[in-house]
Amino acid sequence: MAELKSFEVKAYPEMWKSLGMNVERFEKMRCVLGDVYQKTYLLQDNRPKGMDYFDNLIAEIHGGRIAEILEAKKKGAPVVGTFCVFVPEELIVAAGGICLGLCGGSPGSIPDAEKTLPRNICPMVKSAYGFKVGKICPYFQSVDFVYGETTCDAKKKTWELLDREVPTYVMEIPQMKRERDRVMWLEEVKDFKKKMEDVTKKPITIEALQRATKVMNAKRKTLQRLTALRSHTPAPISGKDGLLIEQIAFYDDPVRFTEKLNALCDELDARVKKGEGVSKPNAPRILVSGTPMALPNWKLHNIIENSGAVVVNEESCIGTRYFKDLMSETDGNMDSMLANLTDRYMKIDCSCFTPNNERIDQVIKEYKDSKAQGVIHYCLQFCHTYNIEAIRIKEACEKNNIPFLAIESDYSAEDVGQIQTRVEAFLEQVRG
Ligand code: BJ8
Repeated sequence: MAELKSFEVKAYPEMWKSLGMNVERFEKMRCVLGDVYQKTYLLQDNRPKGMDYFDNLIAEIHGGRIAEILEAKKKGAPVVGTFCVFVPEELIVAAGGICLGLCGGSPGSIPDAEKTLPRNICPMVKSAYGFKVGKICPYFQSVDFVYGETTCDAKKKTWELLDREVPTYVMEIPQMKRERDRVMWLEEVKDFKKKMEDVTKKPITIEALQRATKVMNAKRKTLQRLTALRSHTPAPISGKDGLLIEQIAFYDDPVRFTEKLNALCDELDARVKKGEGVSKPNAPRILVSGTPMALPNWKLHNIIENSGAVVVNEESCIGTRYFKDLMSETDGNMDSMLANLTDRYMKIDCSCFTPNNERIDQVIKEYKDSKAQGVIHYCLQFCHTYNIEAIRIKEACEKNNIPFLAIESDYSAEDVGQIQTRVEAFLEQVRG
């Protein structure tokens, strides 16, 4: 095990105060995050040097990046908070704005939410709502507005309450993929473009949308490159680090992120050529599929990798569902570009769709591409669509002789021991 390096998430109390935060509460959360990060990440052996950049982003998560965002805001950049990969980031970037995928992966904000929300709903929704009502997230305090969506019941009803705290607009997401659903969704995409234009008081030009498309495609291609590198044995990077990078993709500057991730991929490429990795060559290779793991939810990956396996892919929105599809860069007029944008986003295979056969096929495809040896399906408690869809994923795995395990959990530490036991038994089955 690597020697424990000192690590601290930096404090910016003056900046937090200026954002109207509950500084005292937040200070405690900052210390907890630093401690958890240090133990989860910095004890890993043989981490690539390129992870220094991402470590530093976590150290500066509540300061450096926030300062950049506030600076851009001063210059007129709209800052939009989102909770779903369906909200077209290209239009935010084309409007000169900043898209922030807001966090909802911490147990620390749940008690704040449970003062209002029912306890028996998804922890991600509660965690996110708690961050806002508890005034304990500098990102939430920095956004001009939130763009929510109607993917699931917990989210769409929470937006009504969230709107009392921060302007919250809602995009209707179809639940089927028929032509009439696509037509409806194209209208929603147009409304979103208009919203961004109303905010900036400037039209989004074709050139700006083309530039934004290139930025987003470049970022997605680099994330695809990372995924491809993880398919090698031994894995050149841990699953925990892979997940961290996918989480950071939602709040870092997209151009800088792409450049730094490409540099890391060059390093991983060299490792692959030398046959070097972070895990033993015989470590079981696991694909994790299911609901997103928002920052700082590292619970399952930590359990799997502490049990001697390596996670080689996340079939999730904080994972391949975010970056597997590119948008066509073919020049055209605004109408055809918006149609292309709609088509790109309609490929997202979220379990809110019915039927959702594409996802079942995608899990098997990613299992093969990543050279995994087992699938662990991860479902956040009370997420009915993913929970029920796990039945079809299990059937597909059985048909293809793929070892399968379903885990349903929340953010508490209470079930860690029980999950650990189940994961260890599953890894024995994978080892054969
Ligand atoms: S496109 S997966 S990011 S909705 S919040 S549905 S876990 S009960 S996150 Fe998602 Fe968009 Fe789909 Fe992806 Fe379930 Fe919880 Fe709802 Fe959730």
